[in-house]
Amino acid sequence: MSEVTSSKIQSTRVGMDAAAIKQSILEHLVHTQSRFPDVASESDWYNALAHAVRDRMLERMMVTAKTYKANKSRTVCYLSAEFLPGPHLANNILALGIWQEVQEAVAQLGLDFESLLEEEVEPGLGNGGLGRLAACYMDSMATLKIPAIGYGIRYEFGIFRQEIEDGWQVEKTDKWLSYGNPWEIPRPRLRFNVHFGGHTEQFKDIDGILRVKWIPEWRVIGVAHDTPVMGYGVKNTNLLRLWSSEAAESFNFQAFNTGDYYGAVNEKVTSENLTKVLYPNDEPEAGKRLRLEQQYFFVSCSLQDMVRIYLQSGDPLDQFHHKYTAQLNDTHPAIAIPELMRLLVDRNQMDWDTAWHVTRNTFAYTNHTLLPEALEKWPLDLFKKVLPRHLEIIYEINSRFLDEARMKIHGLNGHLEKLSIIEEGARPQVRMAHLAVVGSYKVNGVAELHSELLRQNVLPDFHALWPDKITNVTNGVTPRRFMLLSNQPLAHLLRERIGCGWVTDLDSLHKLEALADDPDFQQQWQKVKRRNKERLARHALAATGQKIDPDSLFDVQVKRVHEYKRQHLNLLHIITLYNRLKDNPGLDIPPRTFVFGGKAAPGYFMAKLIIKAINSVAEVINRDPDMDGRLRVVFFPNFNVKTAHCIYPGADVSEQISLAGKEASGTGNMKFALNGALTVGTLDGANIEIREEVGKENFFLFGMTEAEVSALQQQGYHPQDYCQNDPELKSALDFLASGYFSHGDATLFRPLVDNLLNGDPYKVLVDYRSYVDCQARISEAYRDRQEWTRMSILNVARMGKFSSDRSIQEYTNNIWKIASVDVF
Ligand code: CRA
Repeated sequence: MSEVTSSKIQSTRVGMDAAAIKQSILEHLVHTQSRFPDVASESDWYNALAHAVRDRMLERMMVTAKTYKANKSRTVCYLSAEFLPGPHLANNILALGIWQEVQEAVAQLGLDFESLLEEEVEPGLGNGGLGRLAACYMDSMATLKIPAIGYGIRYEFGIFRQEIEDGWQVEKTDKWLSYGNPWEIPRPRLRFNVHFGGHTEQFKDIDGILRVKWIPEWRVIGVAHDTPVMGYGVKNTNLLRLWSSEAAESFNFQAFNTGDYYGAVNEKVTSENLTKVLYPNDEPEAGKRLRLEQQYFFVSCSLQDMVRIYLQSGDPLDQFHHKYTAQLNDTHPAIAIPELMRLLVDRNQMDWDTAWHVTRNTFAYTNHTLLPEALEKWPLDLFKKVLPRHLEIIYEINSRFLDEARMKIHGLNGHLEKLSIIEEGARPQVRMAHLAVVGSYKVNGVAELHSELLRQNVLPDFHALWPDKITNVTNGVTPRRFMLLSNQPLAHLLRERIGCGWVTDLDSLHKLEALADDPDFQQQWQKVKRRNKERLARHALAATGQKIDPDSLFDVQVKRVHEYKRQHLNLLHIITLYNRLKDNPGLDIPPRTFVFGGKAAPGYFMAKLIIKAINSVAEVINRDPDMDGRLRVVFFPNFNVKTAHCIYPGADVSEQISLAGKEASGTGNMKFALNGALTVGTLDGANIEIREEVGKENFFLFGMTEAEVSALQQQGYHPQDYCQNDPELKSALDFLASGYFSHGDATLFRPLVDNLLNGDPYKVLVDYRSYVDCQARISEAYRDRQEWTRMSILNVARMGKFSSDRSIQEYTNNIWKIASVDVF
């Protein structure tokens, strides 16, 4: 045992005052970056500052781990193939409570704080909502002092960077690690083998018990990289542990010796490819063998790590589920269920029933989507090639489960097929959602409507079998990043008027209600919005070259581009306004700026065409002198967490216009409303709950309900009828098809228009009239600036429910049954 105890190594280098911080920055500039101040680049200074901040986090992280270990704390393992944390620097400075001090230190060094923050390249290790939700939950778990580890994949390339060329999306590789990553601590000694392929053999162990041995064909190594996640205003600092793949051996020596140099290197290349790139969603799943390998890879490393930590306690493995609960963030990590079974049964000789009891009490599963094409299924033949032993385990789980179901639902054999984890057919498949439901103690949807539809439509047979299993936890967002950090003008105003309690107790925003009618406060509120709109305008100018006017109404839709989210409905409204203004130049409506942002999956033709259409319409409108001071359209490229910081606070109107029943929850809807935008939305996902909270008079509702959508679907939907019966709609569609927006090319947008006229899977044409009329009410409402401001204040005042702290509290109380742990 070393003489040096942790209390003795408390560093003197990590003072929290400006002078100490300045000193650290200089030391890191020289000793980490190897640069003298007079030749240091902005990036060198950024790295030096990041390291200075990191120094102040690491001790907290170690003390936290030590405390949790000493307490044998029950721990949440949040298993997620995606994490989208956003830039770390500013958030960490806030969490440490040294914002002023850092600003001072930086100013003394003659540096510009804002441009240092700009230097950071964010880790884009997620597609959108799901990955960002995981990051918000990591923030809330630390803030609520819940022992938690986030487990995921350290993709070398995150979600592609989007550029717009000639109006089209172009994907560029996201080389986020090129200049290093000061926030991660590599743990080269924390490594696990992960096996793939091969076959299985049965054998009898020394007790004569029949066991199975997996003889895999190849192996890769997973290496841990830790990123500290600090709670706000507390010492608790949890871990985000991401796995990166390494070749088991740099060279296949046999191949090398026989002169096959490239063959030998190939193995290394293949292994290291495993964590090379994040898959964009909305791509056809077929043949994505690498994706299955990624999923298994990170899950296997994570479970091996959990078992390793667990065994340090000396407790027997049959109590594993008391120490851990593992949350499956969608089905991407659902392979964890057979993997834990394998570790317990094959590796630790546990009997099946005990292992199943442990497994079934370890996992809980969150479903994030109802879209059939997004429910993961793996063809059996592929699965067998990659994970033969896991497939056997899944068969065994399935057959025991179907026996259990048969006992409960007498004689209903038809039901069994619907329940089965294996889908029969020409190419049989493993249904990952069924596996996740069977192997979990709780299943949850992410908004009330979504959870209800899960129970009624997607998993009705499971719901009949286990009526208490499917529950709801409505999503939430962290007010630290999406208000305190990204909307500082508002945070200042709030601090003056209602204090800072809302940062960790969002319900206390209620105090604003009393100020909603106060003309003085309203004026200050407007000033804040104005500043945020100016900032958005500056960024838009820099990113697009387009000037937009902060005096106009900013109407914003930022999110992944997908037909179900209906960016094209928004576009049809814009064309309609354009037509109206052209026909009637005297028309008195408030000037509007439409802002779009979002990525389309690289292989999703229709989504990419929608982006092109937005840009083409923008080009015509922005060039038309008649539209000057009346209508502007901009597409903000590369929407990500960083750009989101300046977009949400600058919005007057938030577009949440998905077809009812399609958006599981949405979280952008929450970020907008929390920053004082008014929502135009359908009764979909969390919109419903937002409207309930903010009051229906403060929400612009339009469109069909989910029940109406289903009824229409049943009865037969004929989009052309809607087009024929609505001259404005017809002319908007004709216009788009005509070539007017595409330099006379009448073929370019034909597929988009044809898609709407001959099928319209997301019923854009049905909701068009109600949407356009609703937009007219918005224009009217915007004229009365006092009333608008009042509505905006009330929206913010009533958004308390949508803090991710509330979501985590619900997971904690209703699902995980886990207690907070103080760290001193
Ligand atoms: N695409 C849903 O579509 C939801 C987030 C987070 C999504 C959103 O409505 O807000 O999850 N679903 O719960 C998903 O990723 C695999 O499914 C999303 O981000």
